[in-house]
Amino acid sequence: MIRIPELLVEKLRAATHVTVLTGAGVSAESGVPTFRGEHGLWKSHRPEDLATPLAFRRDPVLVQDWYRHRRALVQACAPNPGHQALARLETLVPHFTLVTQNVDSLHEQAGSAHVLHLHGSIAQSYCADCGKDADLDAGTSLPVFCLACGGLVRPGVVWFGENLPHDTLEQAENAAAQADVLLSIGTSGVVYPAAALPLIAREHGAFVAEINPERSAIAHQLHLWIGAPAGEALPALVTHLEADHA
Ligand code: BV8
Repeated sequence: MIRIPELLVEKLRAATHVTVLTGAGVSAESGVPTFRGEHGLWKSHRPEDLATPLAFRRDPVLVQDWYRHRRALVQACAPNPGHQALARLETLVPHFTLVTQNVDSLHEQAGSAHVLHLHGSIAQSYCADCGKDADLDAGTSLPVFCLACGGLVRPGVVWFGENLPHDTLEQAENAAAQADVLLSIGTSGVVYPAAALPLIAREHGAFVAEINPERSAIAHQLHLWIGAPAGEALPALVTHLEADHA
């Protein structure tokens, strides 16, 4: 089992509020491709060509097809030990907030009770014109149109250039500011405002650690980097804390 620095275990033992920020790396061991790794989703297409309102208007078939493909991928995946460890961690600390950039529901499937989705959910879809719920997976021919108004159906995710859900972001920023410990797990730390959350926590006096096989773009601004996969580091970390409660 991987060795977790005693400093982090001590900080978590003493913490009243723990906030966790996750990115695509937490779902990688479930088989969900990340965005920027060597096998990443952005390898074959630039984000600007797929994850912006302009891209959608320019080529709705490409974008709808890409999200239908990703939805099928995500639906076939199950939570991994990293997701499960986070659900256990939630029961071990007085106040726990889980914030994710991920658009899958693997945290919920693993038992995490209250997940803040900064970038929406790939399982949801709605009409880009009238806003009504609409099924992106309806039928076989693309583009898929809204049955109510004939508008184009889009995924329920936040694209580049779009605002994050206001209340969700506000809750996440508050949880970062109030945290005694913030864990930034499986994110490259390049997308804002999500990547600012660990920095907000640090500025408010929290101990901030990163769990990622590679150092992220914000690693140099954090207190500790654990160079390991989430599916190994998180179970080891939680096992230490559960021993306290044994
Ligand atoms: C906003 C869609 C206000 C959903 C995504 C110019 C114009 C407009 C905006 C901007 C601009 N310039 C900058 C901005 C801000 C922009 C931004 O940050 N751009 C960056 C790229 C420069 N942000 C926005 O636009 C946001 N909105 O700011 O609104 C506004 C409004 C108008 C004008 C200006 C501002 C919206 C951001 C959301 C964008 N949507 N995707 C979808 O299709 O999924 S972003 C995409 O990246 C995903 O959503 C993902 O959540 C996000 C972050 O990626 P990561 O999760 O970090 O994944 P990544 O692959 O990068 O890294 C994985 C990591 O895991 C790696 O480090 C790897 O080492 C690690 N790993 C791998 N295996 C493991 C592991 N770790 C642990 N264990 C393992 N086993």
